[in-house]
Amino acid sequence: MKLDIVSIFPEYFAPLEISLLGKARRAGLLDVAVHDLRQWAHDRHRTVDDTPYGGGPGMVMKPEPWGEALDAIAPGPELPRLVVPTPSGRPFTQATAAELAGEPWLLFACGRYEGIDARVVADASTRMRVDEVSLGDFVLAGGEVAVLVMVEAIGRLLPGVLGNAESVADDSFAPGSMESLLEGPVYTKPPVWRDRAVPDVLLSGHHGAIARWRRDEALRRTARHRPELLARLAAGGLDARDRAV
Ligand code: 6GU
Repeated sequence: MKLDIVSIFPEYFAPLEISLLGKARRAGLLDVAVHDLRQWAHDRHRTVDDTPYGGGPGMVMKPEPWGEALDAIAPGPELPRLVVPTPSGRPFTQATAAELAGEPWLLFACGRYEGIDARVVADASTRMRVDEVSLGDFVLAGGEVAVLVMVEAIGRLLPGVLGNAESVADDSFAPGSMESLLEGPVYTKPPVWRDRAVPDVLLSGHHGAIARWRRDEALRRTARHRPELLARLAAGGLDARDRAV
């Protein structure tokens, strides 16, 4: 997968060199290019923002540098899917991550200040798929950290990136039986630590009982932390034994 990221703070993306994604890049599974938006700003001060029409606080990112950036990075005929992080976007979920992980090329446009002049998305939409996405109901100072989050969520789903292919199936929100469920607690050695024992069932070797226990714990945790998710599940995803929990 090819990823282009445009930002006025390219240094934000240094973490993409380390850990899982750094390894994926070195293995050739992920081709990441980070671009400084200011290379497409041509005045003496490389200005990328201006005051908002209609008044109000803050600054808006000017359309011209963004237009040039997108034209230079994606001249066609092949075009990426453009992802624009913004608190006013549609929610980014595990399903969004899985969908984007199936694309050959993503271009992330990081806005700062009060956002990017709306004509940039309108213009890009005439030739490429554009997704304005939000990580949740809170406001970040810019799209950079949101892009790091999304790239990690997408990158770990790419074939060959995770060591153990099974590890994504049991994730919270994974499509299938974990959809709308939070993953329950996990344990490792020692069997007793500070007088707290690992639940017996996990040491029993009974795979059926362990699977049932894990699902019960996932249901309990979901009821406690995200009751609205359980309500969604109750509309079809619960079996008779789930309902007994
Ligand atoms: Cl995707 N961007 C910004 N700037 N703030 C956010 C967000 C994204 N998601 C939640 N808050």
